[in-house]
Amino acid sequence: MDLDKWIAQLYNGVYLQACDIEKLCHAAKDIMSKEKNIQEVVTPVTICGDIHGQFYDLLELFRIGGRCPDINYLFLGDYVDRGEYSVEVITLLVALKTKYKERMTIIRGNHECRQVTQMYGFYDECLQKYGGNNSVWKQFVDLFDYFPITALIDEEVFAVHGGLSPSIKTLDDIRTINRFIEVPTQGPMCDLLWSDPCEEPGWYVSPRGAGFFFGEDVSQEFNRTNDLTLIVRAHQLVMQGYFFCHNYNVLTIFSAPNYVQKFDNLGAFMELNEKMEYSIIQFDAAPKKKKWFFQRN
Ligand SMILES: [Mn+2]
Repeated sequence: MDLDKWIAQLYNGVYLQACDIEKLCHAAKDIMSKEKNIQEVVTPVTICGDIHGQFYDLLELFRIGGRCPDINYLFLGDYVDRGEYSVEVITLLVALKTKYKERMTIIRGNHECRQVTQMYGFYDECLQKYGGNNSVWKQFVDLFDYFPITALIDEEVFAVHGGLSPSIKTLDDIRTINRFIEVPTQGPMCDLLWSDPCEEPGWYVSPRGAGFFFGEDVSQEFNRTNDLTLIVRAHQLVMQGYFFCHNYNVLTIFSAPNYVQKFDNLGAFMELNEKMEYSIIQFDAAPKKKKWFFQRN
């Protein structure tokens, strides 16, 4: 397994052969199976939200924010679906995770599962890029079952793709979940990946059909109970790329600028230092370009 060569190739936008994906996923599974439901992360770290197959915008993010391992990264899920380059995005992130396991943290989003990827593009993209064979898709969705479902930064910032759950009061409630499964359609693990903050207090059924809407009172109580200063999450398009709500108890980060080429939104990411000072960096979509490879005989 030549990880360095693969990573260099992936940064160039050239996806791996199916046999190499199998080796990569095998190695990544080994690492991620040992990680926790609440993966511990230390500062300094750069936190990113949804990518959704926008590979050239991910490269733009790395160009502005720096590359791993110079910079530690925490990605909050939704790597695949919607955009054209889910294969390139997920392969690069998994390769970086495998090479720099302490410096790269990738947690699970609601799109990292079998059901959703068959509806929103990743499955079809795998078939298209790998000659009609679904084995690469299968390798990746099997790996998704091993992704941590949340992270905790310096024991005070809680990171999750979606939000909170009425079945979770304490961080220990998360630690007892068996996460090594397909994302369920209800229950605490589902809620962590699907829920959203809302303006009204309390809990509401989510119009997404999974997870809940939760109010400021819920976020405050969760943060107080667990000695947290902030919940950082992704999962929702926000036009500035970041959005604070619930009186600064919750921050949404979204890192797919010009989302699906239909929205005029900025992308953003957050740099958090050892003193828990943070800055938010906004960025535009990468300039449009397409690379063609020619081989001379
Ligand atoms: Mn999502």
